[in-house]
Amino acid sequence: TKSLRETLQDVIPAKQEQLKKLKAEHGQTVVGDVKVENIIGGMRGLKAMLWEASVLDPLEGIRFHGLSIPDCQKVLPAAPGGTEIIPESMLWLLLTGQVPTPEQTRQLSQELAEKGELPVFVEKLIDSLPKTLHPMTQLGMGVAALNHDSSFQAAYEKGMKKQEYWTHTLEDCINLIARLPALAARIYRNVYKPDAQLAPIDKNLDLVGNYANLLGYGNNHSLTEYLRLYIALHGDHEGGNASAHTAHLVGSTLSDPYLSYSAALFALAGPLHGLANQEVLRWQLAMQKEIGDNITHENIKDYLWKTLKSGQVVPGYGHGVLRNPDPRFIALQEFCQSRPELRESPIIKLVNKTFEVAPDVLKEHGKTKNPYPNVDATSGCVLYHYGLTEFKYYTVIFGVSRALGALTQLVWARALALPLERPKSLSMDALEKLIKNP
Ligand code: CMX
Repeated sequence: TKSLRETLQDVIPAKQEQLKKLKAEHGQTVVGDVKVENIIGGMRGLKAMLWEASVLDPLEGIRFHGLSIPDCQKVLPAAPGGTEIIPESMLWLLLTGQVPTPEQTRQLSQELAEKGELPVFVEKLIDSLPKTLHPMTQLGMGVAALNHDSSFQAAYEKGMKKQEYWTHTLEDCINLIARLPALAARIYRNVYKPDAQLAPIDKNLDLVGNYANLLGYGNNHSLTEYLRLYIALHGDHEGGNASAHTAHLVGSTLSDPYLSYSAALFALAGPLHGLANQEVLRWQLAMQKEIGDNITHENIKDYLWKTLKSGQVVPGYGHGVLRNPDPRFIALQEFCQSRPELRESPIIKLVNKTFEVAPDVLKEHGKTKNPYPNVDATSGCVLYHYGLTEFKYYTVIFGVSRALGALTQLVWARALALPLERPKSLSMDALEKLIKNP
């Protein structure tokens, strides 16, 4: 059985060769136009960055090295005693492009558990923060502080060769992923359950098994399975989204993975991105309060219009790239349908009923290019059902997850020696000049 590092060592030369060929044979080939609307429209639709692990099709949704979400659900190993994909098997796929065996997945789980303890100074740092500081701010700070032990930074100072960049980057990435559950759970404990005792890391458990334990939900098998699926599915969503792109940009300066991912977390903390799952729940609960038990299509429609007319977006709907219901939303909905307690949950029922009405309302409203739900439309509501009701914490769980894809790309960026990212910007005057005289 090959280890993760051996597997990567095997696959990297072919990728390096592929890049070399692309550069040599097609460096000057034109693959698209840059329109003024791309420049002033947040670079939407501009094909302008390399991202190895996943590609997002507007209609089909995400594919990880060519595998769709249903494909992944068929082939990626679950935890012992579980049925859902676990983040370790997704991480293996993202990093190597290969489906790991259950044994390889267990090996990775074991390595992550062995590296899962936080340094004492990080524990103290997190413990010193006010409970009122948003959990995402705390997570970003904790991740940045972990760079104290960066293997990449230490080796860089000693003058390592470029060919060694990726191995030290991988070392940091694995260490960071391993420590995220302890960090994220400590934040949860400090903010919401100050009297609770944090469980020790169990060396025989997978990453999310430990995370659920640390959060105090280890005996809720359904919630643990949900978290496994949630964290695996949120792991990567190609490179252009704000958090992934931030990690890539910062990493391109050869900042280490801790600093790069810390920056990414602060992008994830925005309400148009990761914070949406917190916003969805707040919004659905407000809807529930207003319409009470009388959950009819008509009442939901009225509430949707009220939201839109007050100038707010409908959280959990729309997407920068997708033009269909998000397959991650569908996968989480299927999880809900597979569990009787979720089928009967009032909040999940409300999410489902909202889904039956919202696309038509958004189409009639006529602004959004995608009137369908994204993954955030349902993700937080399941956590809420299982008693994890502190919704300011939800984006932290997303933050534990997105590390899989963002850090994978850092390994590939170093293995492929991708350069510093430096797009050209223009002022409006300069743009007008260019339009007149292209
Ligand atoms: N409700 C109301 N209006 C919406 C809307 C929604 N859910 N989604 C988009 N629109 C509006 C936009 O605000 C924009 O209006 P203006 O022209 O007045 O600025 C217009 O429709 C066109 O937007 P778009 O091109 O369809 O969407 P964008 O690529 O600009 O934005 C997104 C994408 C996700 C930020 C947007 O759909 C949104 O705000 N959705 C709600 C928040 C949300 O669910 N975010 C989570 C996204 C997933 C993630 O990243 O985690």
